[in-house]
Amino acid sequence: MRPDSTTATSKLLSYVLRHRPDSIGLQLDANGWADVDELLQRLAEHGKPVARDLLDRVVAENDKQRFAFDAQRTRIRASQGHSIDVELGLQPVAPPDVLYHGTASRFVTSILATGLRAGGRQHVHLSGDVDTARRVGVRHGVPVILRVDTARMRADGAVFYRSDNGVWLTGSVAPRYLRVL
Ligand code: HQG
Repeated sequence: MRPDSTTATSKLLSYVLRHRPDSIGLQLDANGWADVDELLQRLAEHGKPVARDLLDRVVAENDKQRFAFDAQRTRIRASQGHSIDVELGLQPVAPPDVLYHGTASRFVTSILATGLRAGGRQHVHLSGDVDTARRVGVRHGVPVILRVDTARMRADGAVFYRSDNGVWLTGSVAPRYLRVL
């Protein structure tokens, strides 16, 4: 087995479970869950076979815990990052007073003018620490870290969620809550 097979499988699962279940003829339920046996069968039918033990390893060892099984381990879903409309059932939680958003330098002017937008995703993603934010930002280019005044956003009525894998989520962030670190 190639050493990067877990990474390739993680990317494949991200695509299918967050964005395009229809690409392999799979249907997610309203909460984003797929039946594990059906997922594996559909992947195989579409020329992308994944063995159950590899799937188990990807879920267990994924660096960001991107995927979760349900308690019976018969269903699987992505913990965050969806562009399709799923109800993750997350409860609003009070965030720390400050969170961070890592982005690329070329986006900063636009972000400071219009705020952080969810774009194709369901939420804006925020990080609890600068290192994590930097890792998110570097995916897009030269990283820039924005400090988000979540205390003031909360005071103004904003709602925050924390995904099962620890990513902070909110609808949008207006420019007045942002400062380049
Ligand atoms: C930027 C990864 C211009 C935003 C990460 C970001 C995360 C704007 C890009 C998760 C803007 C969207 C999400 C505005 C936002 N003008 N640019 N008004 N508002 N942007 O990938 O937060 O590895 O959709 O700053 O760890 O980078 O997939 O969002 O640069 O948790 O599990 O538009 O993806 O997780 O990019 O990353 P993305 P993101 P996974």
